[in-house]
Amino acid sequence: MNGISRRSFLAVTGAGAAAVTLAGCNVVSTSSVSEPDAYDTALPIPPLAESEVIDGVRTFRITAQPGTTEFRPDVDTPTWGWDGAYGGPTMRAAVGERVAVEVTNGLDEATSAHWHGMHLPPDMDGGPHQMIVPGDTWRAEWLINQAPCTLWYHPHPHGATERHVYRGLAGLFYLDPAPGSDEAAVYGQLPHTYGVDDIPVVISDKRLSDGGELVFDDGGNEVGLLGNVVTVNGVTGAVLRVSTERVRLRLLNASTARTYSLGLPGRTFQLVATDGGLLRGPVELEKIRLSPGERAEVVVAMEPGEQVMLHSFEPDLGNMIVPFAVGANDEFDVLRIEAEGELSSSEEVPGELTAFGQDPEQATVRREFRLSGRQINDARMDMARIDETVEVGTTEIWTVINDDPSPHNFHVHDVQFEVISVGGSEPSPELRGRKDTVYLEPGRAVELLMTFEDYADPQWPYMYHCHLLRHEDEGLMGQFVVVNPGERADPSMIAGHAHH
Ligand SMILES: [Cu+2]
Repeated sequence: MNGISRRSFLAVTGAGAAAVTLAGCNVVSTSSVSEPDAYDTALPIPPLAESEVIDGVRTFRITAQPGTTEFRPDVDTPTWGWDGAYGGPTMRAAVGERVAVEVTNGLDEATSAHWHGMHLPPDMDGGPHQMIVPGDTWRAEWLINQAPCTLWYHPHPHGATERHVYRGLAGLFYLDPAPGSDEAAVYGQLPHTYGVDDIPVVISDKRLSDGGELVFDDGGNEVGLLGNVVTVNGVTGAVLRVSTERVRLRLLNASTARTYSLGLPGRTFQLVATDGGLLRGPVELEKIRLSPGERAEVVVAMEPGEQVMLHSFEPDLGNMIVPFAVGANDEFDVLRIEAEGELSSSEEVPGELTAFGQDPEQATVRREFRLSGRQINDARMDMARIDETVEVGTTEIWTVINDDPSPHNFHVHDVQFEVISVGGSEPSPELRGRKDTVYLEPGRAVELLMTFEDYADPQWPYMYHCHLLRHEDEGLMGQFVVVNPGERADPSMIAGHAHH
């Protein structure tokens, strides 16, 4: 096994020196996050995206564009957003609907729009092979054919994803239950009024210069860029005022590198859904770890007039050589939640939420993926190479191993998987739902169970990669195609594409 690379070692010690210096002038903690003086900026709620149904297709139009954002009051920071200066409107569509999104690039460089967690044909995925040049519009169309859940969309340009997401291109995509379905009944019992008791919470850290510019150079930290401020829906120091007894927070870690451990000090919450949909039943937790790209839906109970803080505890990232250099010693408040003096009543969270489950006995193919440095199975991402070929209709178990002494995670396009083991043991309750992104502790293996149901296409690949975006940009990514039985991968299209 390879040990820590010289490059990583230098990066870690460099960041370590900075943290030690910081600790010298702050005896309270070694946290590298500076908190705002007050949490009194009303939490902005991203608008719902407008759409029109054209020939039976719910059609959205969004434009990537530059602008400026006040992460701190009265300080303009240049940012990018969809249909605005930062972030993007929340798209909503129901299971069973056909949707289209027409994405226009109003930036001065090529970008893409990837629908993270969506099950859809590979040429609609918005990955690095579906680039949109400045001024162009790209249209993706597909059928919503998966469980209701909280997804998100962000650019996926190979080598530049970190920069594009960090500048602000990240929006939510809610999949609502089909009318009349069992899940629709459950959604009816959970808080479900957008912006009132069903709250989007997009968390992203930034490194801001004194003048308010986004800093892109972090001094070479091994995990990528760790910010010195934490934003929620594009602001620091946010307060959410609630008027109901229960509130559902749809948490998205849209950060490029930072992993959070989110909770409400002194109380528990109910986890009801993870990346790919509802859990079988609610899980009572004190905190939940979210690595970049992961989502969690939690229900918080409030008493009239009380205030609580959504807090990020020191995240348990596993065995680290230099924990403070990768954010493992960072602890800070994220969002203040303030209940009004009178609260309207909310239903209790149902004890049973949904049923699902793939059978590991049905798995006929096993694959192994070893992440080390910027390589998966000793290979760096090559846009013109298809790494894995999957036959449509198969259930597979992927064993994913972090061979490094520092954090990675793993995201698979096209599917929602189930985590069947972590380090050889049963996964903890919060990992027993449907997932598309999973944290990888150093030195540990996770086993992921997934089924490739449809969308055979030998030419256009899906991606799998580390969602620490600098790692992805630097090559910690691979490509797979789903083919019909007996068919072979055909890299001619992407080979021509990659070289043109
Ligand atoms: Cu990584």
